[in-house]
Amino acid sequence: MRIDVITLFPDFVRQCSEVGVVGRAQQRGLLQVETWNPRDYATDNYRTVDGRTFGGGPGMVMMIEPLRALFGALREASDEPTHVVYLSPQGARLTQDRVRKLAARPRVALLCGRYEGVDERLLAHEVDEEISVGDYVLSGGELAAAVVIDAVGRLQDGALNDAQSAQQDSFSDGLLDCPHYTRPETDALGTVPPVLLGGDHAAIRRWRRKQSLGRTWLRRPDLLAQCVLDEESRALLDEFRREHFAAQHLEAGTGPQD
Ligand code: 4FV
Repeated sequence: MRIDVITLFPDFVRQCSEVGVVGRAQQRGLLQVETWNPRDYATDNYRTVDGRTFGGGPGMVMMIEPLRALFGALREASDEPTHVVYLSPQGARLTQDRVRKLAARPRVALLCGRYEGVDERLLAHEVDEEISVGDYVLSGGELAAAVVIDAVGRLQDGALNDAQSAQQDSFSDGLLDCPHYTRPETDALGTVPPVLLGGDHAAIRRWRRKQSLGRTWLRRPDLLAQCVLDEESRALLDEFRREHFAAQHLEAGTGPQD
């Protein structure tokens, strides 16, 4: 997969894409991250890329011209069709489902805004999809682009050592992930749940499913509402809820009947 990032801060984006799983995916030729700087396509001596916002008010806006020339060159650079994503708070929320769809594409371009954003006419002409990483305002789209590059990069076949782990990710089945433990088995902070030490893989799978269901019910009921649970999952969730309320009663020193 190839990701072209349009940014006024190419070094920052490159550094984010050369570490960890994403860096290794690039070394393995599974992912290619290229950067394009609008300033390289500015035609005046000051290499201007922004202008005052029409209608008055604070802040500057990224101009059409350098970006139009840049997109011309970018589309020439490869015969693969390019899916252009603009990162902005006005976009659809980034989800694992959207990440999976992007990761299946041969080529994606990520347009990083700065200042108040980009001239709307350029967006209307060049952008296929607008994505937000969250309901807050960043000073630029680069951090959002780094999030997309990481989430998409690690889903490239062969990027993760134990291929299995992508399947066991949070949200891989719409649920939050279960708790994880490693050595030591006992610590002042507590002991590892015995089921995880027993080697009974069916029991371990059930425990992990139960924890994922329970955590999702407690922390993200909105996600649970989107899930279709099979019979076993409904039974495991009921079990979790019963134990949760029993523990609450115990804590409150009140009996279940109260
Ligand atoms: C953002 C977000 C974001 C808005 C103006 C860049 C900034 C500045 N991008 N998800 N939230 N972008 O805040 O993606 O140009």
